[in-house]
Amino acid sequence: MSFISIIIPFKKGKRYLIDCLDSLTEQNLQDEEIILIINGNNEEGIENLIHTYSQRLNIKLLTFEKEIGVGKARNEGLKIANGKYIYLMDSDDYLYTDALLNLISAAKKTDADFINGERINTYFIKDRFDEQLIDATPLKQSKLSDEEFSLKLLVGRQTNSMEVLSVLHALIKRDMIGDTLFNENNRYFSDYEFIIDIFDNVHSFYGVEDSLYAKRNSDDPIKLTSLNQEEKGDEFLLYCKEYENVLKRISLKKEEKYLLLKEEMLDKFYREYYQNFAVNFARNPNDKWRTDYFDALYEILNDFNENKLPVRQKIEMKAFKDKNKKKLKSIIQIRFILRRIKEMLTSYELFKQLIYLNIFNKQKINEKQILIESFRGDFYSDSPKYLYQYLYEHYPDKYEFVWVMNNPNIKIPGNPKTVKKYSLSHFKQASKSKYWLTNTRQPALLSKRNNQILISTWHGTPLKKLGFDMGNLYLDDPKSKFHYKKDSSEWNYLISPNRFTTDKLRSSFAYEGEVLEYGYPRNDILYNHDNTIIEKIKDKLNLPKDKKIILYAPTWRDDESYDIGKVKFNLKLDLDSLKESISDEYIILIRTHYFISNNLDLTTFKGFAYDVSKYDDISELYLISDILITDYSSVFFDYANLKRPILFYTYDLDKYSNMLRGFYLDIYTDVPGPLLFTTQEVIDAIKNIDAISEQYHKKYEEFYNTFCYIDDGNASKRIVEKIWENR
Ligand code: C2G
Repeated sequence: MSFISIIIPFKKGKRYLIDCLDSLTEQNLQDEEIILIINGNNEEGIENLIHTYSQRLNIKLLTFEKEIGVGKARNEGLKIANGKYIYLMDSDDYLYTDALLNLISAAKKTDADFINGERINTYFIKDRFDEQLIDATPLKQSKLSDEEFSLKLLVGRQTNSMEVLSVLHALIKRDMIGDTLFNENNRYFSDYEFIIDIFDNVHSFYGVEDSLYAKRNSDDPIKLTSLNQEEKGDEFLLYCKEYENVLKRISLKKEEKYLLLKEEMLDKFYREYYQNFAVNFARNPNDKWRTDYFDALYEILNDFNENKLPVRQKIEMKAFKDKNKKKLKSIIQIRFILRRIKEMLTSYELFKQLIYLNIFNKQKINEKQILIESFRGDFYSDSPKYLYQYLYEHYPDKYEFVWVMNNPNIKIPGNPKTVKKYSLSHFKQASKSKYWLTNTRQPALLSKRNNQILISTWHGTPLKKLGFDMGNLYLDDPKSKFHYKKDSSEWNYLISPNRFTTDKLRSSFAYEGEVLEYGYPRNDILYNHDNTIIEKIKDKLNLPKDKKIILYAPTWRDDESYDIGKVKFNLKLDLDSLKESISDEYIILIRTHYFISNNLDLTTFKGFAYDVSKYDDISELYLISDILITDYSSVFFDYANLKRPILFYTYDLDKYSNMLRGFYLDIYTDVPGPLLFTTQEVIDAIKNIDAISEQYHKKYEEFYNTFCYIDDGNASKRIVEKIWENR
């Protein structure tokens, strides 16, 4: 007989299951049994995966070809579980260091009937959980008794409000459960019933402080919805009804454990009111929040003791309990206004945003004005630059141009107006301009007015997965997928260089609007240039004319970001060896991605290595270089227009493709150059560049025909004629 039986139903999400089983492996369990119930899953490779884990974990497999529901799946597990304690886990969740081990030690020490730890909601993959803990401080027992602490953990402070009374992350003595089963007809709240059904039997509780269970919200609410993210119809009513049922059942009981539980549940429900319900009550256009939902909530919170609240909250709750809806609405409004004022006093940008929304956005739109931004205001570059050039050369009097720049003193040909990013005049011009032309996602503080026209050129054919297509989330902002949708819903036109990009951007941004698959304006210069342009660029950069040029332009890595939008660069090419082997013939230009904020120190490589990261336009750098070295950046799709050799320095390929984003193409077979993993391999490739070009000739042609077939130097013309000519 095992000490514990771990029951895990698995329906979908192989990549989540891996995190779950990895975290169990790390607990160093003795021979504890894991009952894994395959619940109608048909993802590829599951059998192999389980086979691999079976070498380290004692897995008992129950397989159901067709989905049987979570309740039933757990029941099937319960029927064969033979441990002294039962432990229920979801296959998309994972355990933090020693979480289960600490529960087991507590069980051995106390022999309590019910031993639990804390559940914390997260959007993050396992490797990022540490960082999340900085914001979500785990609960401390403080002066609470074992029973009080355990019940506090049971109701949960840092989990989704619908996950009150979760059975997850608790060791429950088998004897307490007896023949009790989960209600197989209740899809969302079967945990509530189960806990209350066994509650009478449980006489000793023990809560463990340092035992954390990551309750994962799916980072892909569209394709991998977790149960708590499913649309449940009239969700709020359903939720209140279940809650009320439980409260009714426990209200009849007089034992201390029930009184404590009731108080915890009411507290949690009050928090739900304060954080979510109130805003809907005051502002949601759906009247149900002020009628049916209000009544349902009233039934529950009527029992809540508001005297323990701070004064302002107490007054608000009093109005709620008196059903004085008019008064309640104004108290809530005042609460939000005060909060907003506080935010604005601490952030000048939010203050400006308020003026933008309430004053500037009331002004008349200038039908001739085009607001332009490239790479978040850092550069005068990319497709916005080339569209702008075409427009001002062909229609100098018909349109007025405003460039958004972080450095507004920069000289731009044609002398357009420039505004500093997020200055008051930026907000003003943004609300006045008929057109917005941009190549990245929109600035977070702006929202397009209905009659403005937004043209997104985006900034590259994607190799790396984006937005909704992205696998494990490793970003700063767990809500990023919702932001993708918000952004794309504002686009009127999306510019695309090829069919592949059209398809990927449609799916990654869930975009259904108009796509102009007309080629990339930024690549026009790759077809329209002569030697004088090339000489001029070299002069501008002070480069020697007697050497060939290698451009090294890698992308950024999600796990090297240390703050929102700031990423540090680690140069993984050994410049000493490169210099020693190729500097007779070549110089190297190093171009970091625009997210990179640290400077390179190349002083010891003077005359050989040049930092061109601040140079505005990478298209001009393509023009002057003889070889491109990159990794997973979209730069090679553009560079291929020149039909010059490309090398891929992919020193961290495994990590990038598995743990970070993953790719849209098979990088091993689809790219037009060799994958290289060490500096020595890069050197050898450079020395044999002619042979490599020969070797990749056919693949290069295929690649060109798939991705560069539209670009011909006239993309800007086609786009301008379509959008602006006949206006
Ligand atoms: N870029 C650059 N220098 C680099 C890398 C990129 O100037 N060292 C510019 C290029 O114009 C490139 C664009 O930034 O096409 C986008 O860079 P990516 O490395 O592809 O990365 P990202 O910004 O994450 O863009 O769909 C496009 C990409 O998949 C996403």
